[in-house]
Formats: sequence, structure tokens, C-alpha cells
Amino acid sequence: MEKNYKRTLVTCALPYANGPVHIGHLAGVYVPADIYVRYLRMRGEDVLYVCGSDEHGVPITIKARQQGCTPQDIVDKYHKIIKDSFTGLGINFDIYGRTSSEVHSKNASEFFRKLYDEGKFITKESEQYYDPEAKTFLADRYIVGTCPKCGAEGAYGDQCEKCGSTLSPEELINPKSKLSGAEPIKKKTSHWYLPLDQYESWLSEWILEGHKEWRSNVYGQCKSWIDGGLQPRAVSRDLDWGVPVPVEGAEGKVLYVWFDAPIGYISNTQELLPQSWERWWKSEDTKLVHFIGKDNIVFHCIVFPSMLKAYGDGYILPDNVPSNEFLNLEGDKISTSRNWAVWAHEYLEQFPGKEDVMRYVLTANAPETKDNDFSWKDFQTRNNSELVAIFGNFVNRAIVLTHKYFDGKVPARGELLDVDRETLAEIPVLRASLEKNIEGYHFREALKDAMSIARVGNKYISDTEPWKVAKTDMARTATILNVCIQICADLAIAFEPFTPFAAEKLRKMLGVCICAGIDHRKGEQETVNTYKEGEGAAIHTVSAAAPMEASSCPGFGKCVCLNWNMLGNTDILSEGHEIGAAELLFAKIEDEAIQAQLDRLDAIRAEREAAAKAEAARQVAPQKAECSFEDFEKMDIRTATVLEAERVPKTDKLLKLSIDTGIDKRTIVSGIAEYYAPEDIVGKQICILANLAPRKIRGIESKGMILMARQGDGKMRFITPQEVLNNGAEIG
Ligand code: B3M
Ligand code: ZN
Repeated sequence: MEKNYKRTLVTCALPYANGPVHIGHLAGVYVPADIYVRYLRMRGEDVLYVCGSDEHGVPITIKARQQGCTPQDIVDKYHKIIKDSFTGLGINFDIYGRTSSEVHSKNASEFFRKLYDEGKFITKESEQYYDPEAKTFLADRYIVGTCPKCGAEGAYGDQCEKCGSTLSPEELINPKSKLSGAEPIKKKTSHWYLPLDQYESWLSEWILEGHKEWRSNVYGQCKSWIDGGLQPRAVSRDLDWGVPVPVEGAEGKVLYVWFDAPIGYISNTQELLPQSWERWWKSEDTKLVHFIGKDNIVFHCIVFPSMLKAYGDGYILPDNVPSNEFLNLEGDKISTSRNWAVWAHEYLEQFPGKEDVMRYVLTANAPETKDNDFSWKDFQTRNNSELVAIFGNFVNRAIVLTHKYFDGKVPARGELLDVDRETLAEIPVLRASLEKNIEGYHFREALKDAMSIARVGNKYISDTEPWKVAKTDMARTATILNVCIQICADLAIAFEPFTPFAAEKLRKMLGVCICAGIDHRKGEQETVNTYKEGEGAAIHTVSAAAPMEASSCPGFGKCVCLNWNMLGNTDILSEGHEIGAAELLFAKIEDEAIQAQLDRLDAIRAEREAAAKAEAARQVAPQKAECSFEDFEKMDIRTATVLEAERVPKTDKLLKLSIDTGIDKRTIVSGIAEYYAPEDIVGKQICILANLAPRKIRGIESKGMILMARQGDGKMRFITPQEVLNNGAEIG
């Protein structure tokens, strides 16, 4: 049932501060969330937008160890990189907090303590791996060994990165502690568990009955968890990095990262709004929406809600949990450890001024219903033939012509013809569709609607040809350009959620701004996207680095303030309104820029393939079953010399060799063409198995076998006596 909410709290999954964010993160979580928030803000709704770094968890401690620094150093470094990436892309949270903060530590601690005091946890003793040398329990990630599935070395206790199998430490062959190299032993330890089984029927009713409208991937995962039967889940760990378990006798134990991280949403809200945070978390009038990646579904739909339910005290539950599938890169899974990614901070450096292009492409290609692929060619095409050729081109023509014929003032509109009326009538229809799509979390479709407005404009100006009409009929030209300018204003509104930098540029060109609750004309100044208690949603001009001052608003004094409700009005800008100079909204992306990216990825791929080959070369086949001396003696192995060699026609692998065996001269066909060229082996002394039963290979009788040494990667070499001997010398 649609509820009437008064405000919306939007959270984005807290990125782990153990590495930068990449396009997969952006497409999955942050870009869609930002579209949603910007849209609501333009509607003048009360929105709070919360995110922050997730600074606990084992991967951070491992990274610190690898780099010889402290976990705090790691999170400090990546917190800044991630935060700056978001800002650079126009993703301006009201707060971007940290789970290593004081506020959070206190809050998460209290949260645990209340559940503990009220007996909401059970304790269980279990056997965990322990490093007897380092004298510490080992998280699964700290145990490495041989993968039982694919035989790769260095598989982790929870996963083999080589073959992707999920593992448990028990399955590893030859498990070793990553800390000391010692063989881990099992040791008893006790932990607190949240008995999820007790929340099963409540969850089932709330989600499976009550939220059938959730995306099918989210609903489906919840259903399979609940149908599979929920188990108690440990909420503490033996680790020295995290929020300490606030209970006597819990030395060396911290809260499990997935227990403390979602509480981080609450802590960050508290940090921003110490007085009024509860309004956002404990009021039925608040709509809570969690934007997350698909690997986070169970934590946000099952675990965190159960924690909140256990806590009581009026905490609200999410109204929706939009979650995307994964984005691939050039046909391959994005992987941090394999460096197969486009990193947000690098993109911002390499493509300055193109923040919107990435936002646009990631939305147009969003993996909303299935995994999707990002390719640089597609990126270029979408920029050049959509943003530049449709949106940018239309706006440029409209504004340039308005300057050329009407001195940069919105011309008077005369009588409307059918084509004008029909064109203008399309906008409200697209607006309705756009709204429905954004509100239903279908951002790809919503973007298509926005782009359709630009297509409508582009078609209109091409069909009506004001540059030709101007030669004969200025009044008609005025009407056409008036309509065009209205459509430009529509675009400035409709694209604000998707391409905020271009929308801002367009607003400047049109001499307008956007306001939601703040009136520039009174000279009020508002810092961008900083939520002020009691004042409604913040505004607009987007760049947090340079918040716009009222007096620098191009419309200051005679301001036209756009808001969402004006989208599709036929008179957004009235006759005589002065517009600014034309500027290009988007620039073409040339082949060289794309090629540079493809080259970078090719280099990474080549490096990876070389490493995989080297690894394969190191693999040694296990020893064969025992054979008797008599078995061995049956084999007649001799030295021999290659007299002639030629390729066997129509084959890639076979060489036909003529051999002097000392006993006779004979022909042997051998599969070594990949490793030796015929001209290089004539005259070489080798070893052969002389008494192998003759076989016909490709119609050639082959008598005997050339003995070769073969590596794990397939590379082969002759076996040659250390000094040249007579042919026919026996080996054994
Ligand atoms: N840091 C996992 C992730 O980035 C995690 C999200 C926490 S949200 C409370 O996939
Ligand atoms: Zn494996």
C-alpha cells in the first residue's frame, strides 16, 4: 500500500574504506541514489541523504598488514579518496561519516549493550581456528591454503579467488596462518548470536506478505533465505580492530562488522543532527530507503531489520531496498584484487569536466534487472551520439538562434500551429512517465524519458527550421524559438537528477536557478546540500566546492526559480526574459581518449595472462602409480639424431622426423611443431623410445616416440644427453 510520508531518509551502502570506489559501486548504488535524492529535492521534499565509510572488518586489517601500516592509516587514506570521488561526481551527501568515529563507537556500543541487557542475544561456544604462534584467533581470511576445488595455492579460508568457489577453512588443503605461517589449530571461543530464527515469521509477514513490490532480485533473495530457515548469526568476532564488545570478560572481542556498519547509518544521522535525528529514524512519517548492492541484500533486509526489531524503541523499517545486479567491465567481472575496474578517482582525473558522462552512461546501462556490461566504446557512443548530438545540439541551436535573431531575449509567442501544440503536449506525458519510473526505482527508463524530451526538442527544431523561416517570417521564427526555449527549460529541470553539472550550466545559460524552499531574492545563502534543521530540503547549484551565493545567481534580482512542478508548463520563461551566452553542454570524446583506456585494460589483461601462465608452469603433476623394474626394463630407450624434419601438411602440431637411431633410419611423427621449427632441429641429438609399437599418424607410419620434458603450462623440450654420444646408446 502506498503510504503518505512526510520525509524521506535515503541511505547508501557504506563503502569499505579499504580501497577506492569503482564504476560497479557507482552504477549499483550511488548514482541511482543520487538521482532519486535530487529528484525529491527538486520536488521540494524533505530529504536526508546519509552515507559514510565502513571502516571495520578483516580486509582492512589485512591491507594494513600488507602495507606495513595501521588499520587507521588505511581507513584515513581511503575515506578521503572515496569521499572526494563522490563529491567530484556531484554525489553530495548531507553527511559522509565514518564508523571509526567517536559517535559511532558509542552508539554501536550502546546498541549492543541494550540488546545484551534485555537478553536478546544467545551465546554459543564454538571451535575457531587459532594461530598458536601469534596467539590469536584467525578470521577465515587469515587462513590460506590450497583450494580443494581447483588446486590453486593461496586460496582464502572463505573463498578461492582463482576459481571463485566459496570455501570454509576446514576445506583448505595445507591450511596456514597468514600471520605466522603456522598451522592453525582449533580452539574454543564463545560469541554472541542474534537468534534470527526467532524473527522468521515476523520477517516473512513483513517482507514476503508486505513487500511484494520490492525488486524481484531483492524479494527473491529474501524469500530464499526465509524459506531456507534462518539460523542464529554471530554478532561478535575475535579481532583487535572494531568496536569493542561492551561487556565484562569480552577482551579481544569486537562487534562483527556487519553488526556495527548498518548502525553507522544511525550514528551518522546523529552526528549531523544531534537534536532531531530521531525524527528521521523513529517516525512513521519517514520513508526509509536503503540503496545497496546485491551482495548486501541479506544484511539490509533480514539482519539489520531484525536488529532494529529486537531493539524496539520505535525504529522504522525500510520502505524499499533498491538493489542492482553487477556491472561488468569489457565483458569481465569487475575485480579489485585483479585491478579490473575503472576507478572513480582516476576517471575524474583523466576525464575532467566529464562527470555527467559517467553518470549518464552508468544510468543508461544500469544493471537494474540483470548483470550488465560497461564498455568504453559504448561510453563514447553514448556521449557523442546522445549527449552531444541530441541534448547538447538542440540546446545549442536554440540558444544561438535566440541570440542571433532576438538579441538573447525570449521572443514573443504568436499563434501556435499544430506542430507546436503537439510538441508541447508531449512533455507532460514524458514527465508523468519519468516520475513514475523514478518513484518506482526504474532509473534507466526514467533517463530515457528525460532524453526523449531532448529528442522532441531536436526533432522540433529540425522540422520547423527557424534559420530558414527567419528569412521570410520573423513572427513565426519568434514563436518557434519561444517553444524551443521552453523545452530548454524543461531539460534544465528534467536532467538535474541525472546530469547535474550540465543542468547547472544550462540554468546559467537560461538565466535561471532552482529553488526548493529557499528564496534567492531575499538574498538568503544556503550551503549546497547541507540539511538545515526545520528548513526543508537544501538546494541546488551542485558544486559543493563552490556553493553559489545568492548574489552570484544569474537570475538575482529577477530570478526565475525552476522547480519540478514547472516541467511541461508552456510558459516557463516569459517573453523578454534575458538569457546568457551559449556554451557547449557536452564535448565530443575522441578515439584517442578511448584507446588509451582500452590500452590500459589490455595491459592489465596481458599481465594477468602472463601470471596465470607462470603459475601453470609451476604446477607439477602428481606421481604416477608405481611400476616394477620389469615394467621399466621393457622400454628400449636410446640416443638418436634428427636427420631431417618437415611439417606434416595441414596440421599445426605435427612434425615428421627422419631419425638415425644407430639401429636403423626411421620415421617418427611427433607433436612438437609448436615448440620447434623443423630447420632448428636437424642435427640435434635426442632420446627416443625405440620399441614403441608402430602407429599410423595422418597416413604416415611412425616408429617410436621422441622423449620430451613437459611443464605444467604445456611447454616441451627435448631430452638430450649432456655430451654427444653415439646414436643407439641405451638409456636406463
Ligand atoms: N561495506 C559492504 C560493501 O561495500 C559494506 C556495506 C555496509 S552498509 C551498512 O559491499
Ligand atoms: Zn579454487
